[in-house]
Amino acid sequence: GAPGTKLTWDAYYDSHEIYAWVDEITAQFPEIITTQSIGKSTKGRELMLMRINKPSDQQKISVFLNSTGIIAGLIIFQQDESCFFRDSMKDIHAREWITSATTTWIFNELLTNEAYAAELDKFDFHYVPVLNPDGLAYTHNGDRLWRKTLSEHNSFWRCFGVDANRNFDKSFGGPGASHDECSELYHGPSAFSEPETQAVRDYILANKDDIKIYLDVHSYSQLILLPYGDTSEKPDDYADLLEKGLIMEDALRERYETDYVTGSVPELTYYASGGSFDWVKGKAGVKYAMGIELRDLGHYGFLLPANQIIPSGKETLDGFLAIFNAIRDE
Ligand code: ING
Ligand code: ZN
Repeated sequence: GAPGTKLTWDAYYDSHEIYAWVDEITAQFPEIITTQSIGKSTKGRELMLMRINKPSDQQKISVFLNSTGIIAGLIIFQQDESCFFRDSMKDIHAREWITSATTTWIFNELLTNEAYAAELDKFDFHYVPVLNPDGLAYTHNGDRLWRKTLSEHNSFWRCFGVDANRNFDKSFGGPGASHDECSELYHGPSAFSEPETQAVRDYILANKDDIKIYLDVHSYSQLILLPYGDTSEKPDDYADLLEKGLIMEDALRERYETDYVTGSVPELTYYASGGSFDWVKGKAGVKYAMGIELRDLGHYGFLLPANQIIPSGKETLDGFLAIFNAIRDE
């Protein structure tokens, strides 16, 4: 749709369309929603954060939800084929369009469906609908399977872009990240070299004492990912995270029998250093820092048909409410 048109969730949108929806719904619920810029992308696009905080007498907890685009595609390392990644990079890397589609649908539903009115009394959401708007634009008008940011770091090879989810300062440059600026997993010249990751860092550092949950949304493969990604060592309170992750897993399955699996990043996928929730938990000290990989299991992968947006939205909202309530009630 054109700017100013409501999202209808039967198609995927670019950041200007998503931001038009943000403006529209903010105007509709001015007593609940505020928006703020938390920075600008390399190409000067707004990094917008929505705060959804309904006046309420109840005790609230804060949830930070990070969505698209940063952070891009799942790479599946097959166990005994070390070349798999290099040979099929283009096929398995992409923009995770379903992430922003799902989370915008969820917030639209929470705000407009009376059935969820009571849920808004319990949570204070800090929501970034699009964390990598440059990359998202490029997936619409350049390379549908682009994963990274669009920053240029004077590469001899003229490659550009940094994997924002390898650019955080926990085990920066460690396992599962690439020193090669042409790689899809390039960690960048230094930790927090990207304005997009700086924006998250600064916002989290300013609000970490309030934020109870940090959830990083990716696709695909239907996983609930727990820290850490950079090591097989588990945090001391891993059992608490696992318990809550399993509650989300069960709730996600209830509606359509969609199977999710919960575990630590290396248990379920691969080692990954410099990831956002590793830093948020390990360095900023937010207890419930975790991630989710949305639909599907690889049949469509990143090219998930738009008619799955609303089903994904419904089941993911079930999952989110289950885990948010479980953490709030503990
Ligand atoms: N998945 C994440 C990735 O960056 C992840 C998985 C999350 C790894 C958090 C480490 C920490 O590889 C996708 N789909 O990008
Ligand atoms: Zn991702």
